[in-house]
Amino acid sequence: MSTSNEALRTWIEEVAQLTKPETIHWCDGTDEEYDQLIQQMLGSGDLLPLNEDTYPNCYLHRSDPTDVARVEHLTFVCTQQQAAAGPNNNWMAPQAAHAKMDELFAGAMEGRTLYVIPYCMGPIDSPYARCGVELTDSPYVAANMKLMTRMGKAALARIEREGKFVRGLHSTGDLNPDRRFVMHFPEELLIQSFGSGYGGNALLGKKCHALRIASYQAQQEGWLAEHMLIVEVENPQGEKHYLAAAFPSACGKTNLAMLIPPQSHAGWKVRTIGDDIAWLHLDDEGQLRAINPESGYFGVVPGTNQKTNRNAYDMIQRDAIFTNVAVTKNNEPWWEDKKEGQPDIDWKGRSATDANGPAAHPNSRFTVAATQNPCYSELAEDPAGVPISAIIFGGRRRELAPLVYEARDWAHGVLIGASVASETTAAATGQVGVTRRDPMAMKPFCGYNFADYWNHWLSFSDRAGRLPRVFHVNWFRQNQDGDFLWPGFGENLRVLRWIIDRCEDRVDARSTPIGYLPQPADIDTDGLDLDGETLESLLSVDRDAWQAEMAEVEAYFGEFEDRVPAELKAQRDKVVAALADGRG
Ligand code: GTP
Ligand code: SPV
Ligand code: MN
Repeated sequence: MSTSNEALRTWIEEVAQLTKPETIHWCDGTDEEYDQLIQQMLGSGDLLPLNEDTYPNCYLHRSDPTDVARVEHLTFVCTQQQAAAGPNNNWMAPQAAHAKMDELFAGAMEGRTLYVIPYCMGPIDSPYARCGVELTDSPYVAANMKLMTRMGKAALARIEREGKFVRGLHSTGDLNPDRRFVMHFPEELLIQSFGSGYGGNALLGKKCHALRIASYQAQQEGWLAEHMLIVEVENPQGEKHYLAAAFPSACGKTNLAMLIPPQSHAGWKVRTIGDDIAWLHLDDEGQLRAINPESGYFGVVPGTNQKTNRNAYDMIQRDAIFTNVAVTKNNEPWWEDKKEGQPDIDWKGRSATDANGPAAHPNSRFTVAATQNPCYSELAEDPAGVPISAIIFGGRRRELAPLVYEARDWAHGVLIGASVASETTAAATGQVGVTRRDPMAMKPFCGYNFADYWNHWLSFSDRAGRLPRVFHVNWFRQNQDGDFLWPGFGENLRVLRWIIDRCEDRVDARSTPIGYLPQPADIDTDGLDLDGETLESLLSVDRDAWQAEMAEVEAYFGEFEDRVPAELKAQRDKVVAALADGRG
């Protein structure tokens, strides 16, 4: 295979001259090619077979133990002006970054195969979709890209038709954490990643392209690239709503996107459009529409069981790649809270009985094609995307944030999004459980200055017809003993119902200083083991705590100095004033 696109040809030649691969393989995206990649990795030990009877075509990849998560401290946005990247990003001057990366990539693929991976983010015929090409020396990346993106011939044909694509160069290098960098050059539509084989650092179509580079393009072109799930909720009367929700990494997007209605909610149907990334565009009528740029899931394994997420549990019983899980004596994959079997060998390949700590890595992941999801929506293939009724922000907050509340209007919604904070998780290297600001769940993923990004969000009120309503949820409130106050998972549908009823103006709300909260009676708790007092506390606003919170938000905005939009500050001042005089 080759290409008629000269820019692509020249770039591949330059990369080959620099990295010196033994051979070049053009990925065509066929199932046969996927099988060959798997066989080759079984031969090299990159993959281990799992129980072929109970987990057909499932494989285990054990990564280097130092390479198990995104590395935010080694991720850079390299714009000409540092201010363009903003205090929310690590920055390096493009020239310096290029020099550093050229040195790392020199000869890096000697004796290895260079895979050329043309991919399309979004339905191949969608005007909202965008293409890229990843060059990598990792067959694991090639196989994962086949599951996660529309990869191969059709994508290449679109690239040749359009001429424009994002370039991504990746090598696993020697996995030395001191020689590991994930560099973005938004002005060149270029990504260079060295020294990691882990998902977000190596599958360049995902966070690097579909969020960091795409968010930069989206600002210039008037759309949004967001860390959001997209879910369809249909009530027993057949009324459908599409919701987009932004929660930080490992805070429940995959779970909400494939929610199974509880028994108390017979007749309700939930279908997944996407579980991690949404691209949002205004259509000709001024309606916000969303596509999922991905075609597969790279999901958190621990915690997945028949009760919490039956759909995910079922879809990873076949044709899946597991990364860093444990295995049982039967050679089945095992993880914490699987509620089935016992671990024999831990994620590092040691006896599980000797290990202290979890047997599966807390950030162990599955990769599967989206079509394996029992509640996959065909609308994920619709080039026009789906119309969004509500945008939901959320985070992992032991305290403070109520179960659900609604913004007064779009601009207040932007403040709520910009103020999101959440406890850190194992999805990124570093301390877990530390509360940090994670605006719109995009702290690790916004490819430009957050102040400009908030401004861009605000600009939609002038350009849209009817904008979605904006909400904030928190499934993670805990009591003194560390137990969750809200049952979560399937029961979250009860909160989605209130959100949809608000969108349809079918239910009143209580006005508070932070926004509209449900009357406790309007959250259906039938059949739940949840007393009135707990529900009250889930739906309360602690004025002192919120005053402290808003002071923190002010300090955070201060990092962005004069660039913070005046409208955002005005929205914050309104909440502060309402808290001060107890007004609703
Ligand atoms: P990324 O793929 O990292 O972007 O994460 P995600 O937002 O898709 O998170 P995911 O749905 O995989 O959930 C991460 C963890 O949160 C899992 O261990 C889940 O079991 C847990 N979780 C998800 N939803 C809920 C919930 O409603 N309540 C509680 N208590 N835990 C939840
Ligand atoms: C996340 O960390 O938000 C993920 C996994 O979805 S990764 O692909 O590594 O970014
Ligand atoms: Mn994510």
